[in-house]
Amino acid sequence: MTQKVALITGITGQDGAYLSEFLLKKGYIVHGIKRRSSLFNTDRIDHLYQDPHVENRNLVLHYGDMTDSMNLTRIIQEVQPDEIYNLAAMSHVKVSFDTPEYTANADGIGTLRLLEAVRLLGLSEKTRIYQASTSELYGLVQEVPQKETTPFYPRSPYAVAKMYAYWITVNYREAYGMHASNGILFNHESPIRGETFVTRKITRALARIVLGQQEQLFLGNLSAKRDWGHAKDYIKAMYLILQQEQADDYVIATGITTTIRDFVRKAGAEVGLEIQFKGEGVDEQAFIAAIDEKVFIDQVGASYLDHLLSLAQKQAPIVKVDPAYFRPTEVDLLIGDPTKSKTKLGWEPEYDLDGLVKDMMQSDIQLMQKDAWLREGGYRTLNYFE
Ligand code: NDP
Ligand code: GDR
Repeated sequence: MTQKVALITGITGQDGAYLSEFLLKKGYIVHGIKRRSSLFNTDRIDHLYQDPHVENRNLVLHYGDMTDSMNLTRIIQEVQPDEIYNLAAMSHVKVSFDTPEYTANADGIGTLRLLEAVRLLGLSEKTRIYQASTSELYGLVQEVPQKETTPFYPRSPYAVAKMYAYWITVNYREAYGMHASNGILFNHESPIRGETFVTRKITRALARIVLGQQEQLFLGNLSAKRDWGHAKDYIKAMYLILQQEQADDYVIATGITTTIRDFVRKAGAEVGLEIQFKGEGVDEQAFIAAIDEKVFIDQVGASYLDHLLSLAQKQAPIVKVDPAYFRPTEVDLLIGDPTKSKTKLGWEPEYDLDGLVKDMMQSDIQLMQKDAWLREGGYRTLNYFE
């Protein structure tokens, strides 16, 4: 039997790493697109890496970028993939407010580039496409729980870019009969989650606090609610979506929502820490309105902002609120309804929230312990400039 060929954009990210491992185990030849960077950026897939001189490799990396049509077209022509998983994106919601144009280009138009390349290369019938859509599309709450038919109301440049990507995927499916599907995935985390997303920021910091390497943790809006699952479960849904006869769109979620505050408590309990919160007197909504509307700042005067800031920065033992992490427009509540994916795809997650928190906390404790031993052994003092 001939091996199936998959192309993964964003292979160096959290989901790309788990998905490539999963597909390799299924006997696929996996091609991935990675960006050129001045330092190695393949940490998450180094255990899968095969030297280019090895014959019949089943993992092949290509340099590329979602903002470069010619590059994407060439790679797709070379690889002739049976399946494309489009996971590449500037995926940080807060950062998208700082880089809105780039985010639109990479996350929105990038998806168009990929679809159009497949079409122009005459691969519309051969190649199935998975688009990494997101629960951020639901943004401002219109309905709970959120399902495939819930109207979208994006609340960040990231979500708006992803909304374009969602609809262009649907459009290419309808216009050209392509097997192109959206997975509307709710937040999913893991020990290899990027360190600036809230769950990993929390588990890393608590691990360091337990080991005496850090005293406190600064967070933003503690009241936001997220439906968190484990990335290992969610990449299986991506695969299942592309194995269906008909292309379609699916919500992937657990159906349970939790505040950031409770995630901190759970993670703390895992390592015997009773968390104390300080700075919660800050009126999050007022602060968000203030940074959103300059008019508001003029009306209430800078002193009110100073007052909010001073509330936030009072001395506290462990967790402090820092309004710097508030977003100009926030997504307050996400809770997904996974009925369609469970019944049609037969998708069943193995991890619940407690299992996820345990996995992440244990992994970060190990990582920070290793770091401490290296420091004690003098292995972290290397200074390139000495
Ligand atoms: P990560 O941020 O961990 O990974 C993103 C990947 O995209 C990285 O490999 C990154 O490369 C790559 N990338 C970023 N910009 C470009 C670009 N311009 N050209 C090529 N590659 C690029 O994200 P996740 O793995 O968590 O998420 C995967 C996808 O799923 C993303 O599209 C995300 O928006 C979406 N999503 C994620 C959810 C989640 O909870 N994790 C939920 C719903 C959707 P590099 O390593 O060099 O930075
Ligand atoms: P999100 O994830 O924006 O949902 O996007 P993130 O973990 O960044 O934020 C979740 C919630 O936590 C609040 N928060 C903080 N967030 C961060 N990053 N840092 C903090 O210090 C902090 N304090 C509180 C946020 O305000 C927010 O409400 C993720 C990404 O993976 C997207 O790519 C993906 O599409 C969605 O999940 C589904």
